Amino acid sequence: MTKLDPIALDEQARAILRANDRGGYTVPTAGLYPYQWNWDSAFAAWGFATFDVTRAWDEVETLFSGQWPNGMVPHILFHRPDPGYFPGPDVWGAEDVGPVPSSGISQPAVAATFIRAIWEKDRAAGAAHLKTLFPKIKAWHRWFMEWREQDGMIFVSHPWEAGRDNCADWDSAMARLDPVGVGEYTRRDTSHVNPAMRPTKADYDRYIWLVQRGRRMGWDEAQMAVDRPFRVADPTLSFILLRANRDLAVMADALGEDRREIDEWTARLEAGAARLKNPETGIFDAIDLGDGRHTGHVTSASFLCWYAGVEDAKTLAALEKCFETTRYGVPSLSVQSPEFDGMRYWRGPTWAIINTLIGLGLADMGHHGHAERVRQMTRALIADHGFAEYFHPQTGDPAGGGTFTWTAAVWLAWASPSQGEN
Ligand code: 9WN
Repeated sequence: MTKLDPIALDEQARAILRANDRGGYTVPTAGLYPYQWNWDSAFAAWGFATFDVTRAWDEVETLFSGQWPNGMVPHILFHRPDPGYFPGPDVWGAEDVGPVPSSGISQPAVAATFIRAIWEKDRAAGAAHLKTLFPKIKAWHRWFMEWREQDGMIFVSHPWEAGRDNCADWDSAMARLDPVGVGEYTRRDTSHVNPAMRPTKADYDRYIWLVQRGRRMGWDEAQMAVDRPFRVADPTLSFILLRANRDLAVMADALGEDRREIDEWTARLEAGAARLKNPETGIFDAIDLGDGRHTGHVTSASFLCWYAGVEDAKTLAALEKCFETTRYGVPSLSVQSPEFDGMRYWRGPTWAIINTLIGLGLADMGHHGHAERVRQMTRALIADHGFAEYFHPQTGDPAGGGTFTWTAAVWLAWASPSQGEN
């Protein structure tokens, strides 16, 4: 039985956000991730908005201060050099492309959704912020539609772009890469965290090889698009952008902006969402665009359909099965999968942020009982095992980095009892 002291946990979560605050932006956790990450920051802003709306706006504005001229918002902004993380700005070689030294890829577009939520907390205070941010968000979404869209699905060009780095969904496409010439390098993640909880050397060789390729091409999308060696249509990026466009359209109406282009993107992505459904399993999964095959893996991203406004009875039944078999779901890979590894990053562990998106989607689509179940599991997980980066879905054992920003943020904004019922 979970012993829960909501007031103490809320206070602990706020203390984590404050401790990870580097002035205008928040690091995911000290040591392991010393920079500003894209979707981490959007979650952080939502968490800050529960007690400091001004600080929430600062967070997203700092994130968009790194937007590239082509509209891309990078997945990492290297505001201040830190030797504790690899690969740093010297490896990415993108120092001169955007206004802030950064990586050369993006991350799931959750920002519009949380910007809408922050603005709705206090529309008068948020009006000027929203007006400035709106064209920037739109330019970023347009970048996704221009450079990462195929048949209405958004694909990843690098496993880090989906935010689910070593997920089984990439296995077939990763196996096709031959990281020849990648050279020697020293990882830093495995000196902060048990290597059994992290991607393997074979994974890292390919991650770095893809970075070196982008760097050689000056991160020029047109050049990189000619022959992409890694391209997987992804439910994370696709469902999240679809949802983000719906939220962006609401903000366009409020600002009196033309929403037609956004609605066209939404229609394309709705058609693409249907393609992500694996005809054999009836579950949404990824498609390796190198060979056109569904990956066949049931991951936590499969359950993001409701978040995107896409209803699906078969997926709901699969979620119910997951409730029966997994104490602290939703696992990043089904516990039934032969590839399941409960402590290794995106190959099994539960991530509170994905649970949050699943729960928000279920509630929005009227599945209040299911939404509440996901929230109760997440609440118990954090109350019993702390604000870790991720958790074993059966034992709840904490893994990865500790005192983690986005776990604290979703506690404050969604999982805590102080947030009321779904
Ligand atoms: C690479 C910061 C990020 C998250 C990702 C997560 C992990 C980085 C890494 O940490 O990725 O981007 O070095 O492992 O997979 O989702 O944004 O928390």
